[in-house]
Amino acid sequence: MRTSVAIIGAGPSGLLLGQLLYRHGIDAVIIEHRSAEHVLSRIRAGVLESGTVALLHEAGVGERLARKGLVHHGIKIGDQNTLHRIDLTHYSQGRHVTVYGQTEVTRDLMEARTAWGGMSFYDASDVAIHEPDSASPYVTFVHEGSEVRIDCDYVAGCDGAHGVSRRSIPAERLSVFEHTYPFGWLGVLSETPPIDDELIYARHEQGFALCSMRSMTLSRYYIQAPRDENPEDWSDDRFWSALSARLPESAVRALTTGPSLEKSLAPLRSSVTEPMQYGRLFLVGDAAHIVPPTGAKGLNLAAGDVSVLARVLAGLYHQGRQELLKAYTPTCLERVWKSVRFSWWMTHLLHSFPEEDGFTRRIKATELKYTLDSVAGRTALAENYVGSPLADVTG
Ligand code: FAS
Ligand code: PHB
Repeated sequence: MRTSVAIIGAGPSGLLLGQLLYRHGIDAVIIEHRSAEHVLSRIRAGVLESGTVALLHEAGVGERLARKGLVHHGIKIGDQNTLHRIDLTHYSQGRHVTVYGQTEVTRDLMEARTAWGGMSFYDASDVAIHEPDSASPYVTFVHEGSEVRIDCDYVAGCDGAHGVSRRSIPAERLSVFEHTYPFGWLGVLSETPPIDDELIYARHEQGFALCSMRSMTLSRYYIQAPRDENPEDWSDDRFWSALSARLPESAVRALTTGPSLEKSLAPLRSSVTEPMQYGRLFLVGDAAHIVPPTGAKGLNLAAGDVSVLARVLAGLYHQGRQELLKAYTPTCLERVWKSVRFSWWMTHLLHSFPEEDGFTRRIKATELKYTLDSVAGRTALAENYVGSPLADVTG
């Protein structure tokens, strides 16, 4: 079998790339090692930057997003028993974010691919990338008991943090920049009305808490917890009690608790792999970089990479612009590092670190107060939170 682009992974990166390539008339096959049901069962991101929303419309999958997405013009920061609203639209010269779950994005993309008959292999095992640095790379895998080989022009490694793509690049050709945090996020999904009409990020000496949502009847909450915490050790009552203790009293009064539909722990870390390509293999999304979810950047960074790669490949196939191939890494990394820094900054600012001393605690409290009390501080937070426009690599 032969295709122009073999896409490894059917998460948001792989599906969105497949959809954009289709819109550009470029053939691609998606190879995913889990089932479609499993991919849809993962509860992950919730906030889309306006650039990501525009890209989803460009991909032709924005209809349900336009109907059900919640446009947010602000976020709230809880500190010292007080809620501080950050007017994102005012401090970012008119921009906003949209709350729409990653699960819904994935579902919209899957349904679109099925509707036009895009070829996808789910439940593929032993996926391997061969000769990525040659002029004729290929991918092999086992599907329904048979060995499959797909010859291609390019491979898009959209297989996340633990995929095969990055491992297919000789280690000596890569630089990996890592930073781990001594905690994770314990998340709960509940069929309850959100605590507020905007997201609340709360800093507290007992730990960070985040109040988010998926709709006006489905809420998503997180609390900072030890990295090795077992979600099964957390009853719903224990979770709601810990969350309430970390929020300002004015917010707690509006909290509606209920049974958890899902409870999971996500360890926090930052990681960037450079370069994001090797020969004809491109690393996309979480396969290339990981950010702590504090800045709501993971999914949006993935969308940014996909936007660049789709334009590079469209320029190559339709205008013969070979020079665009080497522009992928630098174009993506400029936006990646901005988001990695912001996610690191938000995480340090709002979480309590076990080893931090009194001096550090005072410095962080002062930095948060400066951020909340100054136009410059609010502007910096708002501009980074709403995100930078997607790059136009074709120039
Ligand atoms: P993904 O990991 O989503 O998708 C990769 C796909 O590749 C998966 O379907 C996987 O099954 C498949 N795959 C892996 N190995 C393979 C192989 N060898 N062969 C074939 N397929 C393979 N971001 C936020 O902004 N906010 C959040 O709250 C948030 N929470 C998160 C919680 C968790 C537990 C995790 C892991 C991530 C979270 N993220 C969050 C980040 C997340 O949203 C990612 O940024 C987003 O899923 C990136 O999408 P992809 O790059 O497609 O990677
Ligand atoms: C979410 O709704 O899952 C969410 C929202 C904002 C974040 C992280 C996660 O920063």
